[in-house]
Amino acid sequence: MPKKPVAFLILLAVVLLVVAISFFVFDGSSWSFTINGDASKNVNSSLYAKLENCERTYDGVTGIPLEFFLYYYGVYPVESVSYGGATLNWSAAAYSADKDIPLLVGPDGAIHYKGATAVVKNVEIAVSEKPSASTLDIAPSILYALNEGGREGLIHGKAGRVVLIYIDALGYYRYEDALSRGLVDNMSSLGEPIKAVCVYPSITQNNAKSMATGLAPNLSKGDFRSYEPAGKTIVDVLNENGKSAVWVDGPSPPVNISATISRVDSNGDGTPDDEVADAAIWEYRTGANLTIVHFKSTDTVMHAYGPYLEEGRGSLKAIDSYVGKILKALDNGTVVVICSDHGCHAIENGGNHGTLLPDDMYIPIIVGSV
Ligand SMILES: [Ca+2]
Ligand SMILES: [Zn+2]
Repeated sequence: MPKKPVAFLILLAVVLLVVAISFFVFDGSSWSFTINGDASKNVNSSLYAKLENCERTYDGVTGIPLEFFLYYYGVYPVESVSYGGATLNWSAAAYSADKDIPLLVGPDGAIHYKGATAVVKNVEIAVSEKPSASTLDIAPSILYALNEGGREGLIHGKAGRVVLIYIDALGYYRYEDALSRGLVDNMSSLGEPIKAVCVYPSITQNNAKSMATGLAPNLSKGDFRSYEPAGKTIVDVLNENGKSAVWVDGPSPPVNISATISRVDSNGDGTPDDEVADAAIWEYRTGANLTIVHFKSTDTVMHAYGPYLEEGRGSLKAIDSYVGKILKALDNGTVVVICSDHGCHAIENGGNHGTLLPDDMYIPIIVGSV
């Protein structure tokens, strides 16, 4: 008689163990794959949960673009992505994409791209060189130059006044192309460009906030398109410390900053950038220690025509003439920094940005003085 309850208990224990093991194996929470065979670069369900706010839906499939995981682990700029025996040229994938490259990692760890699904243990990523300078160095470098803390990075030595000229969508390759055609004589008069990277996603708000604060985007929050900076901007810091700083922009600035001067296209020539240049010169003359000026038309035209057609190049030449006008108005010893928020790449009908491609991630930073 005592044997039966024991046998029953053993059977029950075995059943519970099998149920527990099958939960562990089959409930999907145990998936993982590596990047470039590196066990420390593991994409799994807990990392997925951490980056959940980066989810997108393309063609009815919801997942997190693979690029978020690559950026998280510092594997970029991306040249190609290989998995399941096939290699995807990233530039070609971006050329045919509307927005992000729609290569998604699903919540079950499967990789989805253009209707095909693959379950893999590893993805191989070919990357190009990653420069050490980035848009995150701009804010601390300016504070350092103006003797308000920060750290020595891009600007060596101190200055009483700094002008930061932010030219939208001026990728490193786009700048080199314009330079070789003699379109950017005023910008290039300041010196050689430093090859730098921007932050991902390579979009305007995300990088404008990083430039203004020196703070990296928070991948868990996922609010890359919000206008609210994650911390104090250099403009706030300087104004609080008794120095004057302004951000001069068109009608829709990419970041919320208290001391913003906004201009519209009042002369009707199709762009507010000439009015913005004049306003920046006015602010400088009235004594701003830091004048930040943002030119947007280089981005607008690039989206419509792509970076390497006559229109895209022409928009850079126009901005270069405004840069020349600003440089002429500055006192000797003023430090000038030219930078951008992101680069750009050609797509079927124009241009875009936002990916981890070198074309989108590389920007020039030019530091000089008049
Ligand atoms: Ca105008
Ligand atoms: Zn844009």
